[in-house]
Amino acid sequence: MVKLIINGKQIVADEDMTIMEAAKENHISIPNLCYLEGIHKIGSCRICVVEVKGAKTLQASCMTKVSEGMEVNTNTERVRKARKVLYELLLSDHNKECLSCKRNLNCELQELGKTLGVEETRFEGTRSERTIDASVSIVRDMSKCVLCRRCVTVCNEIQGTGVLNAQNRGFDTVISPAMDLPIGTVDCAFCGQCTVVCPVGALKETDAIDTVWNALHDKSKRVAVQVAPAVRVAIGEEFGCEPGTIVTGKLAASLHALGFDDVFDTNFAADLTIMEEGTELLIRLKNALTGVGDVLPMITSCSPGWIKYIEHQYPQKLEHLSSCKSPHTMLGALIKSYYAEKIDRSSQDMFVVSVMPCTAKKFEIAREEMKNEGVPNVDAVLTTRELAAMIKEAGIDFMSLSEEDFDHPLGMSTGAADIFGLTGGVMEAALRTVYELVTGRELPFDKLHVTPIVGLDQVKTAQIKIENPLKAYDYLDGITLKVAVTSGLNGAKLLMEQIAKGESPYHFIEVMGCPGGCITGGGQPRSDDVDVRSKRLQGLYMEDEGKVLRKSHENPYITAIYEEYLEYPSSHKSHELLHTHYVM
Ligand code: HC1
Ligand code: SF4
Repeated sequence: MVKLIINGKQIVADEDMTIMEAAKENHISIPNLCYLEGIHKIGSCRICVVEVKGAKTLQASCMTKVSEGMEVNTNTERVRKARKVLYELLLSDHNKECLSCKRNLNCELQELGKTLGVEETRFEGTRSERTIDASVSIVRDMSKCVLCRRCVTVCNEIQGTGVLNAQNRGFDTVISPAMDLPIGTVDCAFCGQCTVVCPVGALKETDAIDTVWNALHDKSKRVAVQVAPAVRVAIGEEFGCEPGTIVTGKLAASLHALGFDDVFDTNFAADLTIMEEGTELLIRLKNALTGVGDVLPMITSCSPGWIKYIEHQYPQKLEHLSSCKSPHTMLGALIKSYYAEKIDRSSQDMFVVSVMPCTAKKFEIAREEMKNEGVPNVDAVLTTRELAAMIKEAGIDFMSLSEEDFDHPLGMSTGAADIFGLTGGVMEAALRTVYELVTGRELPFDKLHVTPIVGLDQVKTAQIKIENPLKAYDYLDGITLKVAVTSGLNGAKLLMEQIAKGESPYHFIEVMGCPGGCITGGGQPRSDDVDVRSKRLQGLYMEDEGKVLRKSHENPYITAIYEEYLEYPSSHKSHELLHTHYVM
């Protein structure tokens, strides 16, 4: 620990802290732009400069460590003038079409200008001319980029994809893929993590709002919507709630109020996924253990950012992926077949919208693998942020809505489906069902939570011994099932390297493309709460624990759809509609 003085007040701080961190801990806020708590220490914007006694120049407080006896001033005339000049220089090369910018009133640059008290922009220099680079998931508008490099940090250090970097030098510096190639043509996973940290309107999701309004206004269409698990613990933040607040009932009500004909729940299909993926795991295990041979470990396939990553980085390992489509494309396929038949409409009449925490889902729905007879399973994906924008545009007072249920028959789900939205959740949901089907007994963990795979660690593992299985599963007797869970593409890389070297000890692996799982997907509300991930995680566990039915195989609507339509898990019909194959 060291003693230092900030703004005349003596404080004690850990010697590894920066001035910015020590000040924050003592309730002194230092303005900043490029800083990312816990991650980013580049010091590119210099807005956080402070005076340190004895130093000739102003120091970037996010980069300068505290030391014994240090005297710091965060608010002198010199500091305030310097910050304003730095800010005005940023504005001199910034596209200031603020009123028509998606980030208007939700822009960290605007907010900073207010904090610094900037009322004029004195410098109008040469402006760098930048064109817009739009892909199916992500749009880059570099005329708005302030070169803070937050996106570079998450893309390289958190996701390990290395797509975005600073190219060129000085005034010509631009943040882009190598050789300024369009983002849709490089190894971008479309995870959207860069869009979450961008402080301005330079990186954002590709807009689907107009497409969805058009569908809602088209009388010839029957428009069904579905909502991903992670949306229900995050969208409330857009309306003033604490992160992790469960707003499922209001969410369903807002979708009815927007005019969707059917308001279904992706969670129903998450339960269905467990039936299909659990069965696939048992088939693969049987083949592997009885000498027929099969590919293990099996890896989950519901995260499209992860699918894109494995296709780019490990194309020779695609046979490890489960053949299951992701839950929302499974549900889209059922809406356009099973449900359309029930209400006597053709699949072409149906328009399916998915509300997702994810930007990569916009890419996923355009894939050939997610079509049946040339018809896409899902027609449009809105991010959580986009749905909130539509609710506001429609003048719906979200917080005053009474709670409503999702519609049947594709709206009921168990607690197992809720936890799909957090890291470890798909695995836990699968184990709840597979263990019970195999042994006839409930999974032996307190509250059904597989403790070793709960939490936000990058890689988590668990071992579960199968003893005295039911007769049909004799081949599993005495087997210790080994599983691993990871989230974020850097974690995926660790587990894939083991597989590539033939050293993976696991039977089943869950990979989610974003750190923490879908709760922190690239389409979720931006938050400055450092505990946002754990709060949303707790929210989903609470939603799960609050349900009477917490295992996918207990969902009565799942039993009914197999009886009425799909026959049994992994049937011919299921394969036709709910499974796919990824090939090199
Ligand atoms: Fe996800 Fe999934 S959990 S991928 O994270 O398998 O996006 O929430 O909808 O499809 O169910 C995302 C979340 C989501 C799918 C499900
Ligand atoms: Fe990098 Fe993900 Fe952004 Fe692509 S979407 S540039 S992989 S952070």
